Amino acid sequence: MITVHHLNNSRSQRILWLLEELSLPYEIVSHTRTAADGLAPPSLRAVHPLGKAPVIDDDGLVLAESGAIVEYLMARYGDGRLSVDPGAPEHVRFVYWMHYAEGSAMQPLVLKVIFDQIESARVPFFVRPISRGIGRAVKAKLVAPEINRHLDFLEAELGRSLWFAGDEMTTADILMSFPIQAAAARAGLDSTRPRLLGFLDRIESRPAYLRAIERGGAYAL
Ligand SMILES: N[C@@H](CCC(=O)N[C@@H](CS)C(=O)NCC(=O)O)C(=O)O
Repeated sequence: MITVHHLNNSRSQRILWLLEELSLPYEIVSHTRTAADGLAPPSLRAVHPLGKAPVIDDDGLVLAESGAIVEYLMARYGDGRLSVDPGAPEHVRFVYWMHYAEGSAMQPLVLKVIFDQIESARVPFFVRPISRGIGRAVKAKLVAPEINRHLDFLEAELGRSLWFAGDEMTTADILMSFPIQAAAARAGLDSTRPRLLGFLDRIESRPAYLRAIERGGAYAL
């Protein structure tokens, strides 16, 4: 039996969604972000040394890292579904987006979260103008332009096909969902990029996506 160690409002939502798309049976062990800092609770570190979500346990095989989990589940249970055949022309795009989601898209979004925290950090009053200034300057000069470059790129790519790797939804789209949702929640993705908003509408209305929310609990970034 597959067990998903699920952290609320996190990347592990994608794994629940994938399992629902594949109609596989699974159990959820829920971990709740701490009130103090919003990080994962120590219970996740008992499952995997890094203490990050998602982690799965498939009959004793413990695996972390979203992309690795998706590839493992697809190789073992996918039966060719939600995938692109290695001989098909879109295969290279499929591989690219599978890696890009965590390898590139998430980086500037995580930096934004970090520098938002630096900007609003509770620090002694005489340090506050400095921490606020650093947070704002790094975001304006480095982080926001980088995020915008990624969003422009993604918006243009969705002009090539309905989904990231062609006209059928694949696991590349499942992995891409989190950075795009995070950009909509916290990094200014809005109606000026209608294809990305259309992508979110399409995934968020899928029955399997909605079942995953129902099982995993409320999901808000
Ligand atoms: N690249 C990793 C990132 C894992 C990660 O950072 N997960 C976040 C959840 S979205 C987490 O566990 N955050 C809580 C913490 O850092 O304490 C993956 O895709 O699995």
